[in-house]
Amino acid sequence: MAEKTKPRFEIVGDGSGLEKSEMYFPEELVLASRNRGMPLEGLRYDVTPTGMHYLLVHFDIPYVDAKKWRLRIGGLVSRPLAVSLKDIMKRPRQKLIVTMECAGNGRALMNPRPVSQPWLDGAVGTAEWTGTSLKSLLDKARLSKTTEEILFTGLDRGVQGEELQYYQRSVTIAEAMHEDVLLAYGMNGRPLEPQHGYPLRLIVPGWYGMASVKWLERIEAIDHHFDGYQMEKSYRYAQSADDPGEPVNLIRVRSLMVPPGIPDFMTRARLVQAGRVRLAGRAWAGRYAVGRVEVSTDGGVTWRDARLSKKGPRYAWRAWAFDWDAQPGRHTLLVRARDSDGNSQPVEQPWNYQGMGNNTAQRVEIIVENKL
Ligand SMILES: Nc1nc2c(c(=O)[nH]1)N[C@H]1C(S)=C(S)[C@@H](COP(=O)(O)O)O[C@H]1N2
Ligand SMILES: [Mo]
Repeated sequence: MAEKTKPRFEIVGDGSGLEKSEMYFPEELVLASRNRGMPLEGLRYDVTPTGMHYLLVHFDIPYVDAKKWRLRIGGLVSRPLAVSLKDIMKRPRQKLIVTMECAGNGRALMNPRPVSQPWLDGAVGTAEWTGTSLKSLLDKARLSKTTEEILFTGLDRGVQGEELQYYQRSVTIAEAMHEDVLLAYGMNGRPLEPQHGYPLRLIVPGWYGMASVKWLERIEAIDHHFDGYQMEKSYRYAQSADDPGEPVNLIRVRSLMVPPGIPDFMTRARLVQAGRVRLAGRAWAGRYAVGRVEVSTDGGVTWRDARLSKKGPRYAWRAWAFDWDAQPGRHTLLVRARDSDGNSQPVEQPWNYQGMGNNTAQRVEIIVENKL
């Protein structure tokens, strides 16, 4: 198994002869076509229509018969539970609008390029999740005082990094008891679609998407740190294959713009009519608030403040707008945000080995014409 599952390259553009944009491996194309990003036009909506929300599935989408399915809660609890979907849906209901982003968003824009799901910048979306609080079910199961973490196991199984595994992630007990952490069975007012975790998934607002385990099967209280593959090997800010690095956790501040004007089909070049152009987009900052959004229309030399919309739901992206007097010619637009904790998006690309948390300011090349 080990030989067959070894990737051909881990990074591209490192002097191995293949430069960043020259080619993609067929394996990456398979991943890219299974795991769609949100088309950036989707930034226009407060809540992303379900079919436009990004999607990330490590292994396969499991087929689940909800009538037979039970959520098992066990480990260090004095009352282990096996709960049906019907019973979970009878519990007190919570609705929460949450912007979720994949930690690998922007990976394919890095140079050298880490070889994995080749996200450009669309691995983000905002949904209204319906569910019940995780805390209330954990309370019902009665956690042991020695509980340190809560471990979540999905029904999906596969091989990653040559390790056979179910998709598993843990959070600390403090995080698990956070009032906004949900066991969600609804997305945008409908049952979860299979690819988004039917019948039940975790939603950890403010964290990068990997924490929100889909197709939940088992929840366990444990008295130690869970050191599975998706915790200790993947989702690390590391500088090399051997560097253990730091764990990836909360979503970093980021802003994106709705692509202005109209595209060229093949090159995706943006064509804009000269005159006043309303630039618009969204900004989000995980557990922080968005403090400020700035736009540059001269390739990053000068920056001006965009207008922010009214504050919305705590974990949801916020709209911004900026009026630009577009003159004929070629222009490079940039947008960057700052969060309420003082963190800003970098303009120069920082790099890490797995291509995680890339919140570099978006650059958009524009061709302005007198008549379109
Ligand atoms: N069981 C399971 N849960 C999972 C994943 C997975 O592959 N299996 N992918 C995670 C990752 S990396 C992300 S970014 C989000 C994506 O959620 P979405 O596909 O609903 O947008 O789900 C997370 N939960
Ligand atoms: Mo992800």
